[in-house]
Amino acid sequence: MSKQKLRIGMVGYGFMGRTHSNAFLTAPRFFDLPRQPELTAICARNEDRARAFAENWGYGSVETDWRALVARDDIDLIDIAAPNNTHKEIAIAAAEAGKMVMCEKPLGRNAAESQKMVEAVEKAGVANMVWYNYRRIPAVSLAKALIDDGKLGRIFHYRAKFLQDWTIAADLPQGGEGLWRLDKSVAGSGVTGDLLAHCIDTAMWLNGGIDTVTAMTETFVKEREHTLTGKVEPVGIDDACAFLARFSNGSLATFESTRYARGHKAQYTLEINGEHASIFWDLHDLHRLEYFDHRDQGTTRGWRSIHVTDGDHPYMDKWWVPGLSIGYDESFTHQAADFILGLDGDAAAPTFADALRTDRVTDAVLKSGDSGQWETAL
Ligand code: SOE
Repeated sequence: MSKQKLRIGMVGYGFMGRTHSNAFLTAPRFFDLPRQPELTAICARNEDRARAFAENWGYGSVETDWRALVARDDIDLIDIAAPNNTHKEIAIAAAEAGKMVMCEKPLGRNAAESQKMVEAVEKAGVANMVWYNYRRIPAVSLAKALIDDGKLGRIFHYRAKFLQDWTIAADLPQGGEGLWRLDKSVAGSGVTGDLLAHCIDTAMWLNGGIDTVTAMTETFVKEREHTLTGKVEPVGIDDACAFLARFSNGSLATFESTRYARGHKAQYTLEINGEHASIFWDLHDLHRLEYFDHRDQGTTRGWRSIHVTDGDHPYMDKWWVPGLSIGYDESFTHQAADFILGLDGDAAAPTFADALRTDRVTDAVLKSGDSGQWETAL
């Protein structure tokens, strides 16, 4: 018997539209899913480009207005891969139309927007998820398994950073395609909502809730030409942010992110120090989990570099043979697969409600950057 379809309406054909489309195409080839994803429609304002995208990825049809997409009765799931200022309106309309909703991170431009989105999906009772993909890199998933298994014991420290260097040029404009991340009205914030949101999502998944934060933020280039108006306008986003945090479990954290770290394109690292053991992970070497266990025998005790490619490592039995790598794109594939698997049982995380908690932390970080005070994140 053929499987029931999961008919997807994708909004947005940029970088994330590509990662999500690839994930839905790949997931059923490697995972045994209860429903068969179908790329039913792509929606974007530029019809010619949407048609070219549809042809490349195999979408069955094209819409140029997301309202028309949401109104279609041959769509089960709306996936939002458009800029952050579109998330709230589309997600709420999709939920009200009874569609499942997946949304690229961050959920809203701030927690107030996200709160409304959570209320909408919960009222409609529709499945929902936010694409915080890094949780599903096998080495990061292994870190979660080790922590949940108690291998680290009591956790004292959490340390994360996410570094890039693509906005250093002062003549880089803000706004418009590819550069909307520099426009506060579209993005909501700078590195805090774009990059630290990933670090916070992973951190709270691995180590529980964050209670309080104190931050410093900076905008190094204060004015940039706006692509859409042609005028030089103030820059409202945070170019860099560093903050301290206290977790509910008593551990302390430092987080840092910038788009001004010359030489770093996307360096996301995290380190956790527990009573018995420590772990370290680096996106640039994403298959490795560095692990130190103080309980190891003294003379051979040291950092082990676990190549997370064996059949008993998270997700890896679904891929090639032990020792062979997968990459960044497969973290999205895992997420698509888990979402579909969760439709028949426990909903896969992070749900909108989980992502709202991340947005509460980013709001508190930005507030602290302005106030210079410790702020509560709950
Ligand atoms: C920004 O450059 C960006 O593309 C983020 O928006 C993504 O979420 C991150 O994973 C990589 O960097």
